[in-house]
Amino acid sequence: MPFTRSTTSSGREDVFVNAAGCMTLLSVYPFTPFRGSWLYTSMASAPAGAQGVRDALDILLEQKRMPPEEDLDVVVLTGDGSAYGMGLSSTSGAIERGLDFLYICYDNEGYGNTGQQASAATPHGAKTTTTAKPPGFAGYKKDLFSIWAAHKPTYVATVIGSEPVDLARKIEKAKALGGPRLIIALAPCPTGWEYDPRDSIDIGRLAVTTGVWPLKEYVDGEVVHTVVPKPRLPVEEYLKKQGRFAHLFEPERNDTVIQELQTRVDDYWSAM
Ligand SMILES: Cc1ncc(C[n+]2csc(CCOP(=O)(O)OP(=O)(O)O)c2C)c(N)n1
Ligand SMILES: [Mg+2]
Repeated sequence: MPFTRSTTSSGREDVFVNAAGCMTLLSVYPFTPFRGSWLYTSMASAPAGAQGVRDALDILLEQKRMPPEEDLDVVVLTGDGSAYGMGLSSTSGAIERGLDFLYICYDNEGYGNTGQQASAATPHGAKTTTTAKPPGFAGYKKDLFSIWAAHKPTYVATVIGSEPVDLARKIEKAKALGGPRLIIALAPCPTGWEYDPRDSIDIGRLAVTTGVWPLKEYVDGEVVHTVVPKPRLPVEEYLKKQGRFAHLFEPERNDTVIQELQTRVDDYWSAM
C-alpha cells in the first residue's frame, strides 16, 4: 500500500532539526516560535540528528510506549551552506538509508549568518565577502536538485515565496509522502544580496520569469516543471536589481559575464 500521511498539520506534530544558520536565531533558549520540538545541530549533521530522532520515535512506537497517532514528522531545516556543502555527505547517507524525513533548505546563496561568504550555492559572478569584485564569484552554483534526484528519493522540489500557491502545493505533497524528501526554497536575502527588503517579492518573481530559478519537482523518477516562463525575460533584469551584481554594470558593463549567465539559463531551458 502506498505511504500516506495526514497533511493537516498544526506544526505541533513536527520535530525540526535545525543546523546552524540564520534560522537558528529564531530560537533563543528556552524560547522558540516553532510549535513543535526543535533540535539544534552542527552544520554538517542535521540529517544524522534527524536519523537519531526518527530512530527514537520508532523505538517508542515498537515498544508501544507511544501510540501511532502521536507519531511525529522529522523535518530538517538548514541553509544552503549545510544543504549544498557541509552537510551533503550526511544527507547522502540518510537518503541511502531511506530515512523518513523532509529536508527544507532555504537557499540564500551564501553563508548569511556569518556575513555572506560564498557557499556552494552562490551564483557565478556574485559579490560575496570571500570573493574579489570584479569579477565576483568564480565558481558555479551546485545543482542540488539533480544531486538529490540521482539518489532516487521519494520527492524533490524547488519553490520560492513569490509563488505561494506552487509552494503550498509542494509542501502538502511532500508532507503526504514518506521516505527522503527535499524542498529547496530560493530565499532572496536583502542583506546578502544588497537590495531594499520591499523588493523581495519582485526579485523572487524575476528569478522565475527570467528562468534563473526553475520551479520543478522530481517524483517517481520523473522531473516535471510546474511553471514554465514564456517568454523569458532577460537575465539582466534579475541581476540589475541586486547590489551583489552591481559590478557587472558599473563602472563598466561586463558583457562577458552577463552573456555567460544568460547563455547558461538559455541552455538549461533549451535542453528541456
Ligand atoms: C563547521 C562550522 N563552520 C562554521 C560555522 C559558523 N557558521 C555558523 S552559521 C554559518 C552560516 C551558515 O550558512 P547557511 O547554511 O547558508 O545558512 P544561513 O546563515 O545563510 O542562513 C556559519 C559559517 C559553524 N557553525 N560550523
Ligand atoms: Mg545561506
